[in-house]
Amino acid sequence: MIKKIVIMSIVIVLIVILVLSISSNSDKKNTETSDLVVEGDVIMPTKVSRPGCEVQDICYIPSSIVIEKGKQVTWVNQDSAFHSVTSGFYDEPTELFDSGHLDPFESFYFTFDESGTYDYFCTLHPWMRGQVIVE
Ligand SMILES: [Cu+2]
Repeated sequence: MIKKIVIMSIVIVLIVILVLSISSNSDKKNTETSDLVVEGDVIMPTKVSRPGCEVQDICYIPSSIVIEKGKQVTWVNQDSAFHSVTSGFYDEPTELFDSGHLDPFESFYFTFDESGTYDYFCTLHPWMRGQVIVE
């Protein structure tokens, strides 16, 4: 009888340890995942690799961002397709900045030292256009 109770209590202790280790593992996994998410000032949302986002002007969100002189803007590609952040217009690019092809969840940043209005676009999807206004 005593032997049974000892075995039962050992089994219960083992189950408790198992449950605790599983829950602490999943906690760890969650924080690791959220650490990977890069905060961006401007995001490239999903499904903008097909025309249509330009109708509501949501190819880059926000499509127009106002910043102070000397500040940095970070773009994050949240789509599953490649995109770029390239200064100028599709038929008239400028040499100021070019992210190159951004992989999904890759980011790009640029610091604007001079005030003005900076148009940019995606070299892969001509309908994707955005603007940085530096005050
Ligand atoms: Cu694109």
